[in-house]
Amino acid sequence: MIETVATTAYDDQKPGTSGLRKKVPVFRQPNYVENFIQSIFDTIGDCAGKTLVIGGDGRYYNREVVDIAIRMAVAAGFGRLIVGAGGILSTPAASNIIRRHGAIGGIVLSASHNPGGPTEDFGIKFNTANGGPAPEKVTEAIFARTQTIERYMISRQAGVDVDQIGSTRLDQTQVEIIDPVADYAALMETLFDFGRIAELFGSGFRMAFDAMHAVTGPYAKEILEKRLGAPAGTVRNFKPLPDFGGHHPDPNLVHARALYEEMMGEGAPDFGAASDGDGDRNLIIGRGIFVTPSDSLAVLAANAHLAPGYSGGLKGIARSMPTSAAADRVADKLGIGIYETPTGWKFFGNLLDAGMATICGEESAGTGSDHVREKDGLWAVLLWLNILAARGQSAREIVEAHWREYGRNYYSRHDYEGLDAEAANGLMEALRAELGSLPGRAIAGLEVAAADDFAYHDPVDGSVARNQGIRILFEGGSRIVLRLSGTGTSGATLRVYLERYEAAPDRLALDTQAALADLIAAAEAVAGIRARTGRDAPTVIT
Ligand code: VG1
Ligand code: CO
Repeated sequence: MIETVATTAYDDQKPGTSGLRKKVPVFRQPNYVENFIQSIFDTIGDCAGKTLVIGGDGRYYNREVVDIAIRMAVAAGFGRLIVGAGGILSTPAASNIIRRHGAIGGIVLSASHNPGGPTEDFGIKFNTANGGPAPEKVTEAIFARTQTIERYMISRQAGVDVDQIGSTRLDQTQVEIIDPVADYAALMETLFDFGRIAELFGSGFRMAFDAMHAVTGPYAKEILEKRLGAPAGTVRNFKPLPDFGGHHPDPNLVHARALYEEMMGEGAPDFGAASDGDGDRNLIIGRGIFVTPSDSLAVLAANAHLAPGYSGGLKGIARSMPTSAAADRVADKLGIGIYETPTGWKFFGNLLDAGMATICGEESAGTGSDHVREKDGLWAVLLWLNILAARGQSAREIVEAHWREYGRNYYSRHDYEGLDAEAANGLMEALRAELGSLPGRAIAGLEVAAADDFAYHDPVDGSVARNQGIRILFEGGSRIVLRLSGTGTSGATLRVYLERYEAAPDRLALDTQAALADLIAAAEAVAGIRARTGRDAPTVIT
């Protein structure tokens, strides 16, 4: 039985950097979830006979919303639903399934690296037929629809058991509950030399993978331990928990501290890695060396040809604007295109679809390729393993050799979380107003070469995205970028990105924060962070 339910619009359903993210109590308001999902379906238009993928990262409220999404998709007349068993699909696995099964799109439930629980975060993302996050024109259309919505449709028929793999017919819709891991693991086998990586593990190579009680656990267990033969125990915290064990599933030096300390300590394993809530990010730590995501992107791009899936070379590299320029040097050397996009994976989709870029990355620990249309945490870890196996060197040797060859882009991000939104907006507005007068001025001893508010002109569809972050470029190539996060759910988060390039062979092993000290001082001098936010130190330094 399909019921049409009258509803009234909410005014705050505007998707941010990566979908609609709010606290669980906000999603629990009457019809809040239903309004947003119906707005997605109304934006798709005629859903009759089409295929939709549904899954999420297993966080608190995932099951309830999977059930609502299935019922509403049945009411919308979809021909086929593909749902991860237990309501589980990592973001990259969902992207792969959408592509592989010719779906019109997918609903991916996640707030990624944000904490989970009854008063924590939840999120709904919509991915389009290419498997990627909906581009801005689609998210804007969904948002517009949420503003005028007056009804939604839902099936009140008995639902399906999402824990039971199999296929059930509900009205005209075939609902398939699938193994969330199988298609993804098969795809990884086509890209990487599993035989060689298995030999590496067979030779005593030790790895620590922290799944942070998030969605990657089942994927990492199957691939690393079962298929590649890594010893049992290689994958830790592998059981997805609704509250991620009370932690932030954010693979950085703050939230994955235990892994970091182990990797820096005596008797560390050869290689350490972690991934985030929805499995699209990665943290890479070699024995005795943290690899910044920007460096990781550059190293992966420079060595990708060692993996079978990339042996033909790369078409181009794309990186988000705040990501360091380390990858640009690799692209120059390879003689391939380099593209600089705003923050958020949705901006890579056109470049990947057009065959202009093969590998993409963000400083926030997202790396991926044209195998799907999302960043992919485990993919990055497997490419690293393939490179380690092929080169027969440690992560540290590989990174240090990379710096010797290309120079080093010292890089750090300072986050100020939970700021008063007005104060944060005021800071950005004041900076924006000053941009024109900055070039030629000296700030904390550094001369400004150029300053702007980044605007992206998509080379494929000509769309323009403005106000994507303030850049202050100094003489000599150093820079500061400031932007506000678009994924937070309370107050505002200011992100300050700092970068300096060094090529002198005796200056490649400096302490990162020390190497960036004058830029840190310049950021404070130009933005007045302390005075405007009342904070005298960042919340998180990565
Ligand atoms: C952050 C990161 C960005 C990433 C986004 C979604 O966005 O900076 O690089 O694409 O999260 O990643 P923001 O607007 O908070 O800076 V995930 O893993 O949360 O889907
Ligand atoms: Co994520």
